[in-house]
Amino acid sequence: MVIETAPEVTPERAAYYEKIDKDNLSALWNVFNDIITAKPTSKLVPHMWKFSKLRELLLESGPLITAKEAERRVLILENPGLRGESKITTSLYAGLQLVIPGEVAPAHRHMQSALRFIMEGSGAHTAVGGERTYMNVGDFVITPQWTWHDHGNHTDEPMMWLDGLDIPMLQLFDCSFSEGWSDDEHPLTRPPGDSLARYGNGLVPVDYHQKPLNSPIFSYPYERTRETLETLSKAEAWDECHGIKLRYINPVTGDSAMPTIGTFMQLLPKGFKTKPYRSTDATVFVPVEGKGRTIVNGHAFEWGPQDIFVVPSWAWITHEADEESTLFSYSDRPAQEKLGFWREQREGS
Ligand code: 1HN
Repeated sequence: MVIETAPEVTPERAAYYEKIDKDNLSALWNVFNDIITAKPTSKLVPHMWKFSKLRELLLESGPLITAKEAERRVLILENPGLRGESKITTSLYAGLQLVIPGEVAPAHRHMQSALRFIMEGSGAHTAVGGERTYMNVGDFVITPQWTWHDHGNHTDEPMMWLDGLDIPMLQLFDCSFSEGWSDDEHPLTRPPGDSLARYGNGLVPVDYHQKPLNSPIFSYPYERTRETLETLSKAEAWDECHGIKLRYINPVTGDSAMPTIGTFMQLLPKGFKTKPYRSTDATVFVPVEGKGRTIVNGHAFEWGPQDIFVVPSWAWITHEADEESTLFSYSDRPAQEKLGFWREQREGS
């Protein structure tokens, strides 16, 4: 039997609770149904940030503080149900970062892993573990845990990207470490494009036997991802809940590109309406191309390119594409899968 409401508080019981409280104890039977819920019940709420507004507010911070003074010039996307916690979901962080022409965001490293999803600009770089990657809109770039990284913009346009980090997971396990490098930029040890050439073409160096937790590829250019979706769309094998949805992988192991964060790109053809679907991984979506809406528990979010919206765990969603659309998304799915937590449901199943 599952207790549905806490047992009645008699005067004897109240006295007992007061007594045990002094010894830092409490009675499980008073909180059981709050902590062992029948289904996910976080304070997370569905929400959308329109890019036009985010962009305007982020650009306003440019003259206000340098990237160097700020360490990183970022606006945190706080879930309205979790204000003040620096979280977009209960397990993930999201922020929009600006690097203006001529700036360097100084080198540091930390145990938190980061993904960058490029929103605006072309040709600024991030350096990860001694290799520079030049960034373009729609590219997905990884900064694995404990790798030295800095960003620089030698173009004449501001560069903006979405940062997705596993910060709340490290808070949960209390295992955060970080340190700064002595200079703004960490020394470069390999030419740009080295990791993509080495590991991203269906080849690996012959004596490479590592099974890295993070993908050895730092950058997944949008051009390649888009081309893959385009080719697959010709087979017209549309999934009724996802359209065509691909996950970014570590090519050496076939696992997700990052151990804690799963990243995905999907294509919805013009006029496509998905069937209701839900899963336990609260998900952040970023449309790249197209226009449409996503209905989350009955509430419609009208989106266009670079808008950002978040869907809570176990909320029913459907997507409707008015134009051919591509949607990037990220969630904690690989972490949940490794721990045996992850569930999904298609309507009617
Ligand atoms: C970080 O290192 C970056 O390197 C961005 O760009 C956002 C948020 C919290 C902690 C570290 C970056 C971050 C961050």
